[in-house]
Amino acid sequence: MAQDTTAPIEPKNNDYSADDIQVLGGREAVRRRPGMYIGSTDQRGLHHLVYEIVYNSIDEAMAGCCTKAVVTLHKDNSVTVMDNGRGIPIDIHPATGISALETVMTVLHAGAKFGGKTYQVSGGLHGVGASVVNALSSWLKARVRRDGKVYQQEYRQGIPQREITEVGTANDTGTTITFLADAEIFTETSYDFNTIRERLQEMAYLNKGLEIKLEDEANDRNRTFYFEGGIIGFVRHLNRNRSVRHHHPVYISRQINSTIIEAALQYNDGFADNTLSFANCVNTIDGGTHLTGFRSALTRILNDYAHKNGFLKENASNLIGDDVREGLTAIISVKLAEPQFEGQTKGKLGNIEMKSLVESAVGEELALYLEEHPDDAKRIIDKCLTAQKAREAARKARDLIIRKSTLDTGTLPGKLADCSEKNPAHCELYLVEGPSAGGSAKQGRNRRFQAILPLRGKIINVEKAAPDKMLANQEIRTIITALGAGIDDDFNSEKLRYHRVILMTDADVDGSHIRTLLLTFFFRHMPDLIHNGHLYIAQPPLYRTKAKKQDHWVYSDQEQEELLKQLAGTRKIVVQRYKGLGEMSAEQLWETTMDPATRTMLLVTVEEAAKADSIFSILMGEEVPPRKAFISAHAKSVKNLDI
Ligand code: 0RA
Repeated sequence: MAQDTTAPIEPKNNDYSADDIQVLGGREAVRRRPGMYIGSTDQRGLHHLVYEIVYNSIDEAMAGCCTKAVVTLHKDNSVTVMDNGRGIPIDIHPATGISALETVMTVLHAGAKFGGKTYQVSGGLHGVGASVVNALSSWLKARVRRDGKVYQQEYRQGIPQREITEVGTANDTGTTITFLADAEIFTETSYDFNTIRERLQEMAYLNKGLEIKLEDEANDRNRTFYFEGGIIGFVRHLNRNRSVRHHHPVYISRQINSTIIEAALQYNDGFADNTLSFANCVNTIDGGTHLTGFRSALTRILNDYAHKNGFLKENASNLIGDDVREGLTAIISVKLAEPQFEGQTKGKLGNIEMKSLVESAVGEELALYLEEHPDDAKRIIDKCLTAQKAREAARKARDLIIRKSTLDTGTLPGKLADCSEKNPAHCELYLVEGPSAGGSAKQGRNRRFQAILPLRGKIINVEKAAPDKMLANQEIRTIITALGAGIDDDFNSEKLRYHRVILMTDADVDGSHIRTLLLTFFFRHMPDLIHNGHLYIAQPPLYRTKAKKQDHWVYSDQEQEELLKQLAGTRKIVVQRYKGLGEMSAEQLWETTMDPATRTMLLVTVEEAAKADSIFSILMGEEVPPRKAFISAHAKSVKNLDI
């Protein structure tokens, strides 16, 4: 293979005139409104550039023409994506005089048809992103290895600097694209290794047999992902910290014309549904037709099997969706020619035909699997029946709470110091750990719009407890009643009594333990509270540093280090470290942590359900060894976490 350098391109005598630039369909549009094409111009958008190019290599892999992609993050923040695909064609269209390569690199939404030929990228999924990346790069260099030669074209801000030139000989085929994101466009131009690593790992799981390598030259580290079993490995990976019900994940794969459907599933002993859905390697966080088809097949087939084999008596009530999804880890991945992504965040697959395609593929193959693996089938059905029983018990417990609670009697929990404001949009609820801190918070608050709920006993670990046990826990019941919006499927954001729910815990071991427990509870049982941006974490100060008759409130160790540097030479410095909220007076608590004018709070988001879920189950689940491993690996960032 020809040697590749990443040095910036010298300005060349431009063979391109302004007229030629007319054909640069979309360059200006992309530069004017980058967010429309890559979502944003922060680091997230920056990462998108890399993914867009990798998608092209994945298309090649799906066409059976590429086995390897290498992503290299260079020291100067340029990035190279190299693959061993067919190489972007370089032949020139006689009418336009423009090569296929240049078309791919400069024309927005250039499909697979150009240069008078139709390049059938079978199952081609994306393949539109290269021109967007090019338009948003201060320079980009495309090298193609094809027909024994290496061809190259260079661009600046998407504009070709000259014709394609032959620069060497090659003994394989493929494409190498190196680009530097344009600092005029992006607010951040350096990449986060771990974010890219996770996404590439996901892509490798979703494309079995494709090797994806990530190299970080600045820090001299690299990772290679290759999964022969594809999403089977993905499911094993998600279940790695859980005890599983059956050893081998169920795997379903079917191709209908150019549409590919794959699913893998494995039950564990937990209670959560951990199903991830993808369309063309994009995580459809809001599901869609493929997920609906998958779920309906699962419920139908497990009911059929349970009835046919005497697990469910004739007049017993059917398993419902929640019963068959408890402790389920599953991936449903579809690849289709023209995906329609819907919803505000485009996180939902809309192609209507996918529902029945997935439903019959999963239905038929799952039925077959159960017939052929009666031991696994029994373990799975047992799990569903247990879930059904627990659900019925939980329903009874819940009815009891609801009957006893404010919804019926109008009484709020006695411990709640409510606010006077009635419009939930203006109301805040502080969940405060410990009675003494609760006292300061009650005194320090603005009682017009701030309510305080002190939490006393330990919150139950909802990951370990069955749903009926969880609902029997006093602290949990108090929280549910105070919020007034119900729980699980009954949760209704519109009934929420406070639009800001703020966790305020000590900066010590117990405090972070309680915070993790509360986060787990909300994540599992009121996910909409998080999705709709209602959940926050208060940020009390770590230190008060007195110098030159001035108080400095300091919120992190790093900040403290900097302050002490600044104060070097000052004679009298008194540093007080706050371990508990109770150590602050009511006024101090207000000033540092609760006053909307001066406080900082963290908004809790569930960016990647899979990631959060895995941390939750590592931290809160049954299996001890992975928890230990996680804690030692993250000892610094979670040093306060007692688990
Ligand atoms: C158009 C047509 C063909 C391949 C590609 C584009 C292609 C694009 C990229 C971008 C990065 N790597 C890539 N690899 C291939 C089909 C070529 C043929 O039929 O020979």
